[in-house]
Amino acid sequence: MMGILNVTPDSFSDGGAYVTVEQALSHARQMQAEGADIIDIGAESSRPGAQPIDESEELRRLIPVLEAVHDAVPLPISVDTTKAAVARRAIQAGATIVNDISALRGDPLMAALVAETGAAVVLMHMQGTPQTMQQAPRYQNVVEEVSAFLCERVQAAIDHGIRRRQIILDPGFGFGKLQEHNLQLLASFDMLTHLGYPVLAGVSRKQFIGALVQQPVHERGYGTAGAVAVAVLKGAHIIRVHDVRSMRDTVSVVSAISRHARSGVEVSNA
Ligand code: HH2
Repeated sequence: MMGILNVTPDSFSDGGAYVTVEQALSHARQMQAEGADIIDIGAESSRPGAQPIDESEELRRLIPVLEAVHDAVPLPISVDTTKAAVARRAIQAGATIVNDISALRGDPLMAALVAETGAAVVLMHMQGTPQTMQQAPRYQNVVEEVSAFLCERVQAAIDHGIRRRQIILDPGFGFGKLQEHNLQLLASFDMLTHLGYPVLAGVSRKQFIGALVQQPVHERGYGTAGAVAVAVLKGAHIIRVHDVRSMRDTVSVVSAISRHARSGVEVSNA
């Protein structure tokens, strides 16, 4: 369970809520108490249409919070960034996972940094960039194309000296995808978990869930639980969420059922 800590003024669901070190630390502590296994700290929003920020602004928002969380919360820290210089400072301050939504394409120095430091790395699929990605997403077969992209990025990572055991994959729900694409990816999530790497599912409160339940961001908890349940049943290893406590319970129940499925009881895709 990866708990989201956005230290941004403009994230789509919690922008502005945790901008001071005190607020951010208190939220990280709360997520730990609620059962988070990893804290994912992001200082640049990637919501559709978000304006990019420069390195100094990202560092200014991120590092004091990351240092405080590292000192006070005994959990692995992931840094949600596409910039190698930001990832380097974050690793020096205690992060051990680089969550790179550009899958090493955003900064030519990122792959070498991950190889050199041995940090784990999340390689996420995105069609386009956050500025353009929701304008006209198009696929022939979204599951095959996302799988092929992730395999290609794994090879690029390995070519740069990154070890297989450092790699985590992510289909990037909401990143250059229409409603049908997000649903197809979730329905076929097991195709991704069969690629041989841990797979992360980031569905929390996203627009495709909002469209199904007709609810604003803070009322999407039950809808998110439905998507999380499917992802876990289909083999997701890491779930990236805003609401740790309720999703912890969702994951506990689904994982227990899933273990019985593996020991012989059939679970249909209901
Ligand atoms: N989604 C968001 C941000 N980072 N990283 C990974 N690996 N997978 C995701 O699905 C993912 C991600 C978007 O959600 P959030 O952080 O809540 O919003 P924002 O980008 O507006 O800060």
